[in-house]
Amino acid sequence: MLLSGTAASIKNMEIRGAGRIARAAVEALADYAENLDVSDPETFKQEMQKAADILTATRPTAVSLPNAVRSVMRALDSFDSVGAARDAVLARAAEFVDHSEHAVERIAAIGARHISDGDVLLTHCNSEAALGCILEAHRQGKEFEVYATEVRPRGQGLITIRTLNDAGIRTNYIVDSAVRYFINDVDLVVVGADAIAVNGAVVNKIGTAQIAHAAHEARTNVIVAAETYKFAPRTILGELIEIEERDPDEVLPREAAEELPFVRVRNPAFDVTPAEYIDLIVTEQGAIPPGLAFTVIRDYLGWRIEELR
Ligand code: RUB
Repeated sequence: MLLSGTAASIKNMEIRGAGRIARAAVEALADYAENLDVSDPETFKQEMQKAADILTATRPTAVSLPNAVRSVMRALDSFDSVGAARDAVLARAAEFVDHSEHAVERIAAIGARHISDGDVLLTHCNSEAALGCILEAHRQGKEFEVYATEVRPRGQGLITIRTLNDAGIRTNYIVDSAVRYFINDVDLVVVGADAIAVNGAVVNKIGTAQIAHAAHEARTNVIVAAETYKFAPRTILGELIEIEERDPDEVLPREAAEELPFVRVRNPAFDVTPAEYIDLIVTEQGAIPPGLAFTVIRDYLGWRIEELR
């Protein structure tokens, strides 16, 4: 079944990256609704909620996932038959996927404006929104080169360098710890986001905060490419974004770790970059300074403080 398959693929990172996770979850929800064989609307809603909970529990950090699931589940707020509810879920899911794909294109167009001929860029991890900006600037004929990090422990940098190479973009592949060594050669850091808090802090792949810190010290600009559904509404209430800590085995094989009883291997998958290290957040609605994160949550995600209590 698509639901359990998608949930497992998100968990084991076959499907990864905050935007792709959100679209896959929404497609799995739509498929579940299409095949849910119940006649009572209330049961339909309850079963859909269980499916939504399974999907949102897969990875805790990317807020695109609960935001996307919520936007589809809102279709169930008012309905009088299973047929109408099912149609509403399918329509919302298709709308979300379409919106998400267009958002990435729009971000690419806006983000590309911030990349100039002769620039040296640096990107970290593998973000379709960040890469979209870089690929669009290249498509426009701008000449630049890119530094791409390895991204320990899962090596998402390999996906990034393949994409850049396939596009014919000159790329330097470096270990994560070499960023500060090269940062003075870099004009612009372009990364994606898994979540953005109301105070403009950005949660992205582990290592992003160190990179942004080094960039800040070197007076190198940092832009974050992120769809509006990556802003985290509940941070308005002071709720923190949960940082996923993955299996230590990804960092050090279990057999090696077992020989070191005094060593605890830690594997946080994301970190938090403070707003002061970020110059601009490029969303599909336009580029904003991180200080305007609240307006995105209010105006584009439609959350109200009353609703969050
Ligand atoms: C991926 C990651 C990406 C963001 C944004 O982490 O940190 O930078 O998710 O990606 P992981 P996108 O590999 O652990 O999922 O722009 O594609 O949504």
